[in-house]
Amino acid sequence: MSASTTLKLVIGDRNYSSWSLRPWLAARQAGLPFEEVCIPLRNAGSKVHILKHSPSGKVPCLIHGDTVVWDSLAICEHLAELVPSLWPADRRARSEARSVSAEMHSGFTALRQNMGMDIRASKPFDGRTSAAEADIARIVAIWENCRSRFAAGGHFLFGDFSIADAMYAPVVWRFLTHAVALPAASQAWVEAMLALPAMREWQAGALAEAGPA
Ligand SMILES: N[C@@H](CCC(=O)N[C@@H](CS)C(=O)NCC(=O)O)C(=O)O
Repeated sequence: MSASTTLKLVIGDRNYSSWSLRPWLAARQAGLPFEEVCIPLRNAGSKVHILKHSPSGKVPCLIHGDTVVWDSLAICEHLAELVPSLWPADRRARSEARSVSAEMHSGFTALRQNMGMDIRASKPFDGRTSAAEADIARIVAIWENCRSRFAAGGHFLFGDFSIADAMYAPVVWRFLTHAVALPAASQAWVEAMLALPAMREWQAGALAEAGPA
């Protein structure tokens, strides 16, 4: 399957669907054109609608010609087969980028439960349970470690933008909503992420979902 075959990405609401943001951002940053199908998640018919595209009944889901790929990390891996620079070129950096991406994909339950992505909201210090604080501390440790060991003057976790940045992108919005203070290297990474036109585009979409005030 080549990159020129049409890609269709099925996503949920931009305001809430943290899983959707990850492959959406990876595809945008990779310069891969794709058609987008957005299914609002909180409607009575959402599940039926999602199941028309995604065998898991969840978004995101990628349709690439006759290939269907679901689950955010699997979709990111598929995109990296089309654009290998989505992972760092150096093998040691690539292994670490895969590790922190997998850790995000499988962990941080307290953060998800207590500090859900809600881009439009401002909830300073809300949801900061001790388990959520432990997740925050681990995320900050990951960011500081990646930036000090692998960034090599680049703006992102592994220097150039990679899937690791995409996997942590929703945390940028969660930390803004919940006013999480960060050490310098992590704050610089957050600012680099917020400066990406694709992140701005996603945020504008989230604001527009609210409809006119
Ligand atoms: N592990 C999955 C999680 C996907 C997921 O939970 N998606 C949510 C939206 S962010 C969903 O589809 N919820 C609708 C439902 O469960 O009915 C991934 O990485 O893509």
